[in-house]
Amino acid sequence: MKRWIVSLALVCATSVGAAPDWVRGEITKLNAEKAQVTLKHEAIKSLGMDAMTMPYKVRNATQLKGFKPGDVVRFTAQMQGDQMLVEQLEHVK
Ligand SMILES: [Cu+2]
Repeated sequence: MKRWIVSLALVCATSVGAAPDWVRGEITKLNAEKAQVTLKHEAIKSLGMDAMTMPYKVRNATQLKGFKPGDVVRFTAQMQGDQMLVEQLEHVK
């Protein structure tokens, strides 16, 4: 019983409580009209995702202002329905 409670607490911490990981990547494509950005990214442990290149939706197209293909960035992402949504996107020096 005690063990069951501990594992339940862990699941809750990873799905709700924990801040999302910042992931490094590079923009390979950008479509502001569709609010979509394609990112070549490193592995995302919290989402169980390997390093890959894939398209993401952003919550708001204005988040893509000032970005272009080739930019090195860091971002946070989470599952929204059946697709990945980029929450935050920043340039990396
Ligand atoms: Cu991916």
